[in-house]
Amino acid sequence: MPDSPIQLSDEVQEAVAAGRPVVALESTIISHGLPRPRNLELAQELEAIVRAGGAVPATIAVLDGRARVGLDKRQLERIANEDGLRKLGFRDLAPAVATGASGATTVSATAFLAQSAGISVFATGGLGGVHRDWATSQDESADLGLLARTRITVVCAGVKSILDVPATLQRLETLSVGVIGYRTAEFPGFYLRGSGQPVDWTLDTPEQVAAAMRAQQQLGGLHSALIVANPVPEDRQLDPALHDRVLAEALLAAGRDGVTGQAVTPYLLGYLVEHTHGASLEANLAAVRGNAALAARIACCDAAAD
Ligand code: PSU
Ligand code: MN
Repeated sequence: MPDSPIQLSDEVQEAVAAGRPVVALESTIISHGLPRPRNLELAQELEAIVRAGGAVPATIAVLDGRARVGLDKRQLERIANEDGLRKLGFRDLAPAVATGASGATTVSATAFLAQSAGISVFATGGLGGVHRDWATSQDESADLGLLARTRITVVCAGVKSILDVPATLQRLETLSVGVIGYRTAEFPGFYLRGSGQPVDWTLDTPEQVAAAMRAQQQLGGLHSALIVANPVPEDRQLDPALHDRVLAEALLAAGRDGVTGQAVTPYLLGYLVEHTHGASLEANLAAVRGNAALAARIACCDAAAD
């Protein structure tokens, strides 16, 4: 459909039409979540990991008012290096398309666009969630509400520990979004293997996850996401003692410096990178790589079952 605001690359279009495995990848992590030049390296590496796993990567972003599902080399470079690129949640898509804007898509916008394109598996780093100051700020990521209405399987390493993790899990329960621990009974702690919070369901193989996706489809009815929470490999996690100490310092520093609103997350993440001397960045990258690899395996099992 040449006039559609959603444009699939030829490769993604052909793979979806043929029922071959495809993995959607978000772009906000590239544009806003990681420092240059590691961000472009990671974006390219994630696509290579998905390909090595036998699936077609579909990085998603909005460029010049078109939602792109599957980016070429140039487009991926724009996401990594263009100044002033916006961060687009689901609610931003219509105005971005209407005004010809460009921006990276968050989990909420990426999940929606992936589902629209006929893709059923999506890999990311961490989901947005409920912020620690929710009682006063009401700051809860739109990711959660969108995942409650979108049938897609999202492979993530949990949510960043700068958020209120128990409140985020509670919210997912209220919203009836399925949460599955991949080879773990504990919700992952993003930089750490565990967050200390239990999950109700554990699955151990990509085949089992694909079976759950199939059951969800057969049950029919309401659309909601399946979250596959995949911990960072043990030898790549951040040292837990260092994590706890630096996070506590970061939260105090943010309060002291009067950081609020949208600025809070970049401030805390930057503080962690600086004060762990880059170790939090390495754990972050390891978690995302593992998620891309697992997502490819799940997409292959899902495609083979159809
Ligand atoms: N978590 C990360 N890095 C990120 C994000 C989350 O570790 O870059 C991004 C994701 O794109 C997520 C978004 O969907 O932040 C959530 O933003 P908000 O809290 O403004 O909804
Ligand atoms: Mn927010």
